[in-house]
Amino acid sequence: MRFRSPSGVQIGSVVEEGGRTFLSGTDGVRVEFVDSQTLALPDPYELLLPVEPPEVWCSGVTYERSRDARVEESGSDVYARVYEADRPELFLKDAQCRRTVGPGRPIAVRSDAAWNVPEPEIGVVLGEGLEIVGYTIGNDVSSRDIEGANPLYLPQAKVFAGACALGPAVYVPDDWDAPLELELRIEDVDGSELFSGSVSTASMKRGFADLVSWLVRDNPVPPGSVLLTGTGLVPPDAFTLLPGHVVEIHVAEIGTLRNPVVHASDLLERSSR
Ligand code: DO4
Ligand code: MG
Repeated sequence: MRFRSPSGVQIGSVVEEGGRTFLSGTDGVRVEFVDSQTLALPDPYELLLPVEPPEVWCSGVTYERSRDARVEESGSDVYARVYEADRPELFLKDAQCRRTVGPGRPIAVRSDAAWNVPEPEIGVVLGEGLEIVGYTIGNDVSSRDIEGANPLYLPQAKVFAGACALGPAVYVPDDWDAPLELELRIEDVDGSELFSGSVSTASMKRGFADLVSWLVRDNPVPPGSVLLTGTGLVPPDAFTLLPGHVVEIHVAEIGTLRNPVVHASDLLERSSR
């Protein structure tokens, strides 16, 4: 994890001791988490992006639920075809973290979109040799009406200020093949629940290593980049994400990525990492 402490930005890891969970930082700082499930820190400590990926890539239509939602919204069979094809859908989501925020920071919806959703996804973190070195949580915030109008609008549906969140930690599993369960909860301004759901990576059509092998083929992806691996959770069609909502994505092994929603234009002036 990366975090801000009164003495500056530090790297830390999660340690358990006597039934309590601490963040242990590189300069010897030791802070007890407010909540060991979410990895929330007490003031004045602040969680930051767990890594600052030079590039964030996404794969899409890796779950049946995503395929069905895209086919319906667009009336196009390209999504059904890519779901079955050997070659996956891959697209560049961000570079230099210009559109990517960490835990607690605002994600955003576009002013020219009327149908927006969060997309909870496992992010694989790539090491020096572009091997998978850990897992984090990602939110591939998307505009379904823009994407549905024409598949060629995909970059506009996917790439804008506040379109991506990552965190709170990078998890290095003992068993790289063990499935992970993603839980999504969307709250209204007053904290009431608008949507919740869960999905397991066991129901993915493709494996993480296969997605990475396609991504790095003839492509100079910089080490430290993150590949989001697709969403298997799509809220009902009547739902749209709005400023004031809060999106929470929980994976037991990684913690909780919680972000409030604002207008994308509100983020353009600010540095939001
Ligand atoms: O082409 C649509 C994007 C699909 C996507 O981002 C996903 O399945 O997660
Ligand atoms: Mg996605």
